[in-house]
This record gives sequence, C-alpha cells and structure tokens, in this order.
Amino acid sequence: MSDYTPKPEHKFTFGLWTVGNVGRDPFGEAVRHRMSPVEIVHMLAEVGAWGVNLHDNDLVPIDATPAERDQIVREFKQALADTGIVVPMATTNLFYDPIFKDGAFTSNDPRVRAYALQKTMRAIDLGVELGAKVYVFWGGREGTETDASKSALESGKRFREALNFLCAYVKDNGYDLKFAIEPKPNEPRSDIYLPTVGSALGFIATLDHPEMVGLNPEVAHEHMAGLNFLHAIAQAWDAGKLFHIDLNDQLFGRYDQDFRFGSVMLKQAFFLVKFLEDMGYEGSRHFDAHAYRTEDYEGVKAFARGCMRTYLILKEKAARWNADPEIQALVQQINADDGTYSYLSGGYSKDKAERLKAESFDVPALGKRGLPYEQLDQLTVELLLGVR
Ligand code: GLT
Ligand code: MN
Ligand code: MN
Repeated sequence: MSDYTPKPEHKFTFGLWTVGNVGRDPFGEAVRHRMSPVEIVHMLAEVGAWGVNLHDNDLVPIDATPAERDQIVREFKQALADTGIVVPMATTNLFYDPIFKDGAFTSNDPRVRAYALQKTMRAIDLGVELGAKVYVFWGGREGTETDASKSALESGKRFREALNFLCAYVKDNGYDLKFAIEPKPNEPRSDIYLPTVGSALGFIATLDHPEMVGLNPEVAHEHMAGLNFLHAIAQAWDAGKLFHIDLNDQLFGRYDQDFRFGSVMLKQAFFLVKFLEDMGYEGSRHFDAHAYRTEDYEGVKAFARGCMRTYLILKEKAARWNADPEIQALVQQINADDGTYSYLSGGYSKDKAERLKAESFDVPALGKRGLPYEQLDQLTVELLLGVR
C-alpha cells in the first residue's frame, strides 16, 4: 500500500477562499462561520498543504486603513512563519465590490478602469511582499449580459492595454512575477470575455510582453463549456504557457460547481494527473474548489484531504499505467512506425513533395484495420477500478 501523505514537494495549494468558503449561494445564507486568514493557514498546515493563495481582499478588507493593512499582513506573515506554509500565487478581487458590476479592465467607465489598475498594482505589491511568483487574472466580471452594452472589440483592446500596463509595472519594479490568465465561459456574467484556454492563448500573443503571461486553466471552467480539459492543458503546455492550474471537478454544462478534485469525472482526472506527472509540470497543484454546503469544518478538512489524496492515488495509477506490460504493448502497437515515411519529418522540401506525390497508398486496407482502443480503454478502467 502506498503512502498518500501530502508532502511539500507535491506543491498542493488552496486559496483562502476555498477552504474558507462559508457555503453561501444565490439561494441561501452562509452555513459555516467565517474563519480568519490566520486560522485558515493553520488548518491548511494541519491537513498537509504546502501553500496558500489569496485575493487582496481575502486578507485585507477593501476599506482597511494603511495601518490596519500592515497589522493584518504582519499577523498573516507570522502564521506563515509558524506553519511553514508559503504563498506561491496571488490575485486581485475585481469582482465582488459593486464598482465592478460591469467589469474592471473592460468597464465602459474610465474611472472604474483606472481604479481597477490602481487596485491591481497595490495587490501585486502585496502578493510580491508575501512571496508570490504567479499572479492570476480571472476576469469574472469582464463580460456582458447584452452586447448592446459594450463593444467586444473595444473590451479586448482595454483588457490588452491593462495587462500591458501591469506587465510594465512589474518590470519597472524589478518583481520576479509572471501573470496567468484564468479563462471561464460564463458565471457570474452571462458571457465572459476570453472564455476558454484557446482564446486566452490567442490573446496572449497580442500583448507587449507575451513571455510574461501564461495560463491558469481550471478544470470546471472548461467543463462548463463541455470541453476536454486535457486537450486544453496539452495545448497550453505545448505553448509553454501552463504557469498554474486550478484543480477541481464538475459535470459538463452546469453552474460553477467547484467540487472536490476527482469527485465527478474520475477518468478525466486520471488522464490530467498522468499528463502533468509525465510532462514534469513543476507548478502548484492548486485546488480551487470548496466543500459541499452540507459540511461543517470537519467536512472541510475531509474535502481538502480528499483533493490531495485523490491526486496522489491517481499519480500512482499513472505510474502503474506506464509500467503495465499489457497496456504498454497496446500503446506500442498503436504507435508502430517502420520508418517508411520518416523522410517527411523535419520540414518541407521540393524533393520530399515530389517523392510523396509519387507514392501509392492502399486506402481500403488502411481504412479497414482495427484499432484496439476498446481494449486499451477497458484496461484503463480496470486499472482505475483497482482490479489490475
Ligand atoms: C473565484 C473563481 C475562481 C478564480 C478565483 C481567482 S476566484 O472563486 O470562481 O475560479 O480562480 O480570482
Ligand atoms: Mn470555478
Ligand atoms: Mn479558479
């Protein structure tokens, strides 16, 4: 039996807003008392997490005076020092206050856009002070209910201008910080700009400092749009843009459920963990999820432990999959290559094109050949079910 105890090298993190979620939803009040950031840090240490992430206002209330801010930050740093918990990622709350009801960087009101920039610069200072190396941009309110209200084209330009400004701010201050855009298709807006990983990747290429900006994809957000999360992750990885990841779970097509990692779509979670581990992804494994509304804080601890334990179990399953002789024989068979067409790799040449045009293919035979994917998938399922 393996050891599924979380360790610092696993880089498991939780946001203050995740384990600190009090269970409020649009139809009901809080069901858990609000824990202080210091209490949350101690709870994360108790369950074995490595790090904690935060929005500016998870820690410092939006109306705190500078003196209050300093005291809160001092106490929080003490809790970090007492527990060994680190802060790898920080972000700005640009969605809760009524000022952001029509967006922050994409608001039609230049005063709101200016305030959003000011708030983000201050939040970046705070994040850097706490040691964050990744800074997330989730544009939860950057969107519309009606496209009569805002120009989608202009909004894209405003978003770009804001990120360009903030990248320059980071450089100007000599901060060691990368940005990670977190896409989401809808909720709380009817439609949110940059709805998917693919659209964010395209947007990043248009920025002044694209090398500073990557992705923070979230399982649930691509699932809400009915998309294959692993495919999005592979594309982000290939582009060198997987700077951070939000792990959770939910069924396709639903509201933003933010369930415990691996609790709903186990096979997708397995292939995701396998990909991250096979590739040697070195960033945080951030569980952006929260416990069911039915739970008290014992249930919240069970939730947090469950996220990490499931990840580690799936990591072990991935290693087994990679070492399973029957599975690997099928993988080899599927990827068999006798080298006949290796001349096609390495790019185009006139000779290659001529040679290929002269080749003949047995198209009916290629169309008829069977592919053992049923067998391979069944072996995968059996491995996951624990009978292999
Ligand atoms: C919010 C959202 C998350 C984002 C957070 C970062 S806040 O809870 O649902 O997906 O990651 O701003
Ligand atoms: Mn979510
Ligand atoms: Mn998230």
